[in-house]
Amino acid sequence: MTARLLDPRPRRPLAAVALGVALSFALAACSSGEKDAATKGDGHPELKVSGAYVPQPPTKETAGGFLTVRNGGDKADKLTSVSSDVAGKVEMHKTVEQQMQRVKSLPVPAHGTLRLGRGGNHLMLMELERKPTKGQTVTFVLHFTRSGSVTVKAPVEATNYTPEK
Ligand SMILES: [Cu+2]
Repeated sequence: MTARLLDPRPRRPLAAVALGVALSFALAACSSGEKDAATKGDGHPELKVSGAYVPQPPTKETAGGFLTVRNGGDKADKLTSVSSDVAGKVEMHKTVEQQMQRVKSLPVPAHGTLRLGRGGNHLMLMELERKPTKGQTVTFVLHFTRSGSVTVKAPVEATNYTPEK
């Protein structure tokens, strides 16, 4: 009799602990998407960055940065600033008639793509702390209006490297 009474008791706290653990996991999983949720409204952007690279620059004056941002979501986003571990300053440039122009932001349309590539929009790394050389990795932190910060590791490729399309 006493055994039956005692038996279920230790199980309750155990179950409660297990539930607590499950809950905290769920909360942890949620918090990473918090920035999206806070701004979502009807929909939200779902950004995916790929194909990032930095061609080894001829001098340590400036370097270019290229990557692609795909937005699988149904809300547009905007790249508003970029920082890097190797550059004191990273500008966003567009190319108009072979002239580079600084822009304040670059749009990432809903269900669209922002492509940064040679001869077009690109990141311009300035005030370089060291010259990026092939085989190294450059880290970028991309800041978006809605999606917050996205960290990207970009390999340094040969000066004339062009990704296959
Ligand atoms: Cu430029």
